[in-house]
Amino acid sequence: MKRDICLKLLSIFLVVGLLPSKVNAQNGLEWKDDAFSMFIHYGLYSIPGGVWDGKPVTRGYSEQILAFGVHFMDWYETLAKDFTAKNFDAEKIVALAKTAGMRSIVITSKHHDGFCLFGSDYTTYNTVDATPAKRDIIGELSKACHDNGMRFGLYFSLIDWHYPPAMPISSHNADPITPEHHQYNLNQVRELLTKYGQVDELWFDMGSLTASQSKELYDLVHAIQPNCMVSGRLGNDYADFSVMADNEYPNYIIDKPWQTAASMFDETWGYRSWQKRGSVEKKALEKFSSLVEVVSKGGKYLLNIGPMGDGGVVPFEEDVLKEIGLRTNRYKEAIYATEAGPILDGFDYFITSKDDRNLYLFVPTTHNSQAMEVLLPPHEGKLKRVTFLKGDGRDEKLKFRKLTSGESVINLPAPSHTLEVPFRVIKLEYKEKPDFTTSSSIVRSDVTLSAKNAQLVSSHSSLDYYCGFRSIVGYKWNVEAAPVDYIYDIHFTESDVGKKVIIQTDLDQREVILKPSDQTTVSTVKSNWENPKVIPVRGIFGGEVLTTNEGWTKREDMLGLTIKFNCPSRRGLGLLYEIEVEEDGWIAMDVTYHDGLMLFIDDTYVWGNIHRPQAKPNKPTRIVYKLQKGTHYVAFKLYNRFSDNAEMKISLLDEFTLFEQPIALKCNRSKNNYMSIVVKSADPYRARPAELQNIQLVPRE
Ligand code: H79
Repeated sequence: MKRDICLKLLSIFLVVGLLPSKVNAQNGLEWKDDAFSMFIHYGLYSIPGGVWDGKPVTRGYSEQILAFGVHFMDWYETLAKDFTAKNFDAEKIVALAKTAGMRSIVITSKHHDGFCLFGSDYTTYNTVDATPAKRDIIGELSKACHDNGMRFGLYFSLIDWHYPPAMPISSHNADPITPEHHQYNLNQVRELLTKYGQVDELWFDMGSLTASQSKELYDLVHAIQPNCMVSGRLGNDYADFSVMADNEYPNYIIDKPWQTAASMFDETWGYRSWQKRGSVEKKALEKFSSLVEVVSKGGKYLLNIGPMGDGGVVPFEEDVLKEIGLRTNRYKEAIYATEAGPILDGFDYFITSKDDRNLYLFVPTTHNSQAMEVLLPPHEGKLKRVTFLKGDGRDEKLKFRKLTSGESVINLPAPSHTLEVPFRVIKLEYKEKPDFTTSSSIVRSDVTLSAKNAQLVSSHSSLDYYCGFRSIVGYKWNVEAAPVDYIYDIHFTESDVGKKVIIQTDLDQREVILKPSDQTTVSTVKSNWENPKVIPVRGIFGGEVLTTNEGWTKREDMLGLTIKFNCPSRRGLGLLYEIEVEEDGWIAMDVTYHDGLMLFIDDTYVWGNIHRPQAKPNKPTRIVYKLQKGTHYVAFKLYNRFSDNAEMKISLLDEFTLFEQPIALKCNRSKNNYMSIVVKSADPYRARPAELQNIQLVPRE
């Protein structure tokens, strides 16, 4: 008995130990609830404002003018003599952020140029020691934030063009960090986290750190300030929140806190005097729409301003933020502390949800939109009340009805106020949690659950900026409610043995270690693989699903199942194999690759991963997949990040071993006609691909 309790306690500790600490999970929620933050790019580069030698520098971002226009550090350094920050007013900036509806501010404490906006013991190249301003900008802003209930965050570039032991400048900004430079980064991060009170967010950027460098910085931050949220740009998936590529908007939900960082104009973050800015209204509507889009996917939006050399906010940017603020204020109920709403295929609304029972529909509106009937596809849940949100207690009740075909129709008047552009916002109050699951997504309880009939649980993984991609961290199925509890066998392959996974249902969540109790050998079916067609892949790993209707061509030097492709870093190749499967059954392959590979079968994203070069070659990845007799399309995205070629090798297997382990899941019959079952990674950071592509839940007869 005693031993039993000990075991139970032990297992509780094991479970708790593996999940993110309570502090961090709670933090992540609070962090996300704020929805909207201000980013500030301010530094020496703000003085030339994108102009060098009397000419606009059109290459690169203006905050990187040293690399793209000035080229010589000694010239660039002289800018410090002109840094007076005479119009930098921290209180005013905090007030502006508040007006915009922003609930935190993240400022560049140091950008790639190495110039610090804080007094540092480790360099005199900073605003206190090297400029006539003699001011600690970070100190001033942190104080203004703390005094006014604004959360405060720091951007910190992990590269440094001013620090001699750092590697030479590459224009991609993602070189490795030397040991001396890493130590310098550790020193400055410690300094920043001890001198300025509470720091809510540390926004690391760029470089390409080793996993242990990322870990060391991650641990240092949490050792000093356990509640500080660390950005995924630290690399190697040490991240309290994931960050998309600059100005990137995912169209899927991410199973961890995440953020899009956006600039007013995609071309620059730092001040650019010659920027063609256009109309304030147009920009405000664009950025407000982006905020809503991000929040509707459960993310947080970080919108940048680039003050001028004297520290004054660009009037255009100030006006844009004020214009946005009118809307964030009017619709705050629908924006802050909300969750991602359902993504409805074929509908152009953005939806957020709150307290499970309320949905907020952002219906696109232009100045000459008319009254309209807003349609919702058939769904479960009794709609009690529909309100046209107008703020200030002027909300208006709207008529709605349900059609016999199941759709709900809401009568929405024409916009009567400029703030009803770009969206009219409707609040839907339900009696219970509404459910838009379509019957076509519900699988029968006697059907095998696999990657093929699953919905993806997605995350965003990033070893460094150029390795950011949509990672698969789990699979979800909606399974028809069964008259008795479900008894499944989990099937998996040898690389899964010993993995810890979380199995989550409507009723509970448990952690399971994959440990076979039985095994069988499975023979595969014959498949004929044509030579591949190819398409170039450039830039950042990831991006969109490779589909069969891309512009594929044949290449004489890309034949068979072993592909070696000379290409510079950050390039790659899409490969499309048309295969003929002779009868219904399994195909199985062992795949080796460097550095990144994603797999799409018949236009479905099945698996993807990327890794840094290792001393030992990486173990092959096994992929087993059931196909029907006939033609199928197997597409790969092969990517080189760390070398001068990309390589992959596919070995088709005649047979493979399937391992089995029984598992019983209670069925929730009270709620619905189906139950959701999720199998996902037990990694607390949950950004690395879980590589559960071979897992199946096979119902027991
Ligand atoms: O601080 C902002 C950027 O300066 C920084 N991250 C944001 C928040 C950043 N540094 N490097 N990168 C982002 C990625 C590099 C992007 C590049 Fe390019 C695109 C390098 C080459 C193409 C744009 C165009 C920048 C240089 C040329």
